Amino acid sequence: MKKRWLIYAGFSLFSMSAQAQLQNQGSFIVIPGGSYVVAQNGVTNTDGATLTVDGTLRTPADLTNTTGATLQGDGQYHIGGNWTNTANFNAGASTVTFEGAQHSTVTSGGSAFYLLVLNKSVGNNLLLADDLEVTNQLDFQAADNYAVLGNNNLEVADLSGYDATRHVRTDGTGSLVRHVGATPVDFPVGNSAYNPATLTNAGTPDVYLVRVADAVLSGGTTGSPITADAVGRGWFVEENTAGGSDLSLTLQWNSAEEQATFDRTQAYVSHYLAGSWDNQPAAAAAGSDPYSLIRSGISSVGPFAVFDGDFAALIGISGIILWEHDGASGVKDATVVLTGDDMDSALTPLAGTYTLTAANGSNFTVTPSKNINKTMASQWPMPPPSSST
Ligand SMILES: [Ca+2]
Repeated sequence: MKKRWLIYAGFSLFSMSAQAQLQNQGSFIVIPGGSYVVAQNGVTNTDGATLTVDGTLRTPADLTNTTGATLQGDGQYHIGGNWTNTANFNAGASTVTFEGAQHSTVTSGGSAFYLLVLNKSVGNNLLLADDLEVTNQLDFQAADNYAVLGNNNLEVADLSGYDATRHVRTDGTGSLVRHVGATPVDFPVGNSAYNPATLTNAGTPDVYLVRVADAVLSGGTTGSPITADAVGRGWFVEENTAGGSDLSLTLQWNSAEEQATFDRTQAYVSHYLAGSWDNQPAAAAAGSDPYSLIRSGISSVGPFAVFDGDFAALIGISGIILWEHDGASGVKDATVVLTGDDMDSALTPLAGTYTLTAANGSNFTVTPSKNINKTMASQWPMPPPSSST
């Protein structure tokens, strides 16, 4: 049978352990430095209560801080379940360690952590339910522990302990967020594998967002997966303040992610820019599985990928064919042919529009044609004079 501590008057707790839930409803509780409290069935701090943790608060279950309550102090939290804050968490210089044999979902409620430690048993992760900020450090202490972002951003001042089996998983649209200046900054990200990036910024220091996806797409953020002459990964870099970047970007991959005919001795980091993946001089990748390549002098952000020298990015060529007599109406059923290094053709709809595809850097000519009787067209009756005033 569960016991509950229902606290109605402010006092300090010293070194207590019980099969109980610590429930603080609208009161003041202090766990002083040097003392500890173990709440086997979870911690709830509610109704404007204040819970000050300067010692150690441990629960294998959930911690919930809600309805105007305040959770504060410079102590140690050990949490096995979920962390849900919808009120005020003042992290101070505290350490929050997530441990135990289950996933922990964290709802930060917009309150930053100071030192966040991930020390769960194998295969258990920290799942973000909203954007999360860590103002001191995120420390990975156990193998097969991941911080899983979903569509939420994780901003950290620093990280430690990360490697191929403990890092930040960018499985949605959420990114790892870090400040980058002249010193190299690691973004230990992956999805189904470990594909970290490293950024150095010789330009204006800024906050950068990085995520990796398990495919590289023909249109950068859209299109179909590229399955030849490429590493099957897409890295996405964003910045807080547009402009001022002078980046060096290192991307890391494993042999298992190399697509058909990819030649790692002749490869380069490509940037999706102005509607196409750009070309760069090819060079041999560094390392021996994992491999890496660096590109410097990057002045803008966006999608990045790794290709080899045989890769030919495609560009889209679009246009519209208009009737000569009014310069506004589209020409239907015109044939538009692309010739040269590539071949393509299109037949225009009523609007006169067309789209063709060619390899980036290729030489081509676009020729529209349609059989019309211009003599007949010029004999059409003229419209009556306008009577508008
Ligand atoms: Ca910037």
